[in-house]
Amino acid sequence: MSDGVEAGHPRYESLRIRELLVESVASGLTSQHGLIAHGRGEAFDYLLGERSHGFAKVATRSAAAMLLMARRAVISVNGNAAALVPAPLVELSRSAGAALEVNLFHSGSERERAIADHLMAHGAREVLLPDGETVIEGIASGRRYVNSAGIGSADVVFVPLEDGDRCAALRAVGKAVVTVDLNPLSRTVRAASVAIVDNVVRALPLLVSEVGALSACDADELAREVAAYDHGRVLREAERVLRSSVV
Ligand code: PTJ
Repeated sequence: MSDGVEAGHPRYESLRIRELLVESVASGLTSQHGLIAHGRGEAFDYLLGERSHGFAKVATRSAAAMLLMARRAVISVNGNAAALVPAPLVELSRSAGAALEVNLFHSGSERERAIADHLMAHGAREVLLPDGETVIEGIASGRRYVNSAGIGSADVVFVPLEDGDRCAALRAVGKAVVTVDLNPLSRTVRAASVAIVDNVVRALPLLVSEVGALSACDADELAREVAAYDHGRVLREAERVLRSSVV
């Protein structure tokens, strides 16, 4: 790492990821606000023990089934997700047959283009951008601008690391939403159809692997996986684990 921290440092992985985000701000992928969002995520991750819990794994399996069952699944990519997990996002897109679409809270065409190029450099064949005409009603931020062939017509939208209002707006227009968010109390997690309470850095590779494991299942088997998911239970368990670490 640039500051000389070596792999044996007890917080090496956490510091490595911080540096990745700092570099991604410098290269125009991630917004400065993304650093603050990351800090909040780090705090929750620390309290959750920096590991993937059972409640996250259960949600990951149902999320994989939901993506595979979708008529049109779309992966919504923001500046933090693009910096942290570009290759797994591209892999998920390929294995789940889901389109990649850039959708930003702090919108700007230069950053949209930089994120699309970054995903292409990691193997994506196509990355959708907002088309300037299609809007999801009920969203106050730049996130309301979408692509009509992507989020605009999707039945399932995967929104890793999200801000609050969009999830509810997507649900309100009849879309299923799968999210990854370390804060089990966030509005996004509450409003989601399926919530993976985990770090995107761990959750994305697990999700790719679950999609692979379920890819041979027929529609009935996938439907059973989705039906087995109990959102209230997952949230209660995540909150219980979180609160048990706060003394
Ligand atoms: O690139 P943009 O413009 O679309 O902006 C992206 C951010 C993330 C800055 C924007 O969406 C934002 O401001 O998000 P919030 O409202 O800060 O919410 C981010 C959520 O993600 C919080 O609940 C954090 O706890 C959570 N989070 C942060 N880092 C991670 C995370 N969840 C999973 N994995 C992480 N690594």
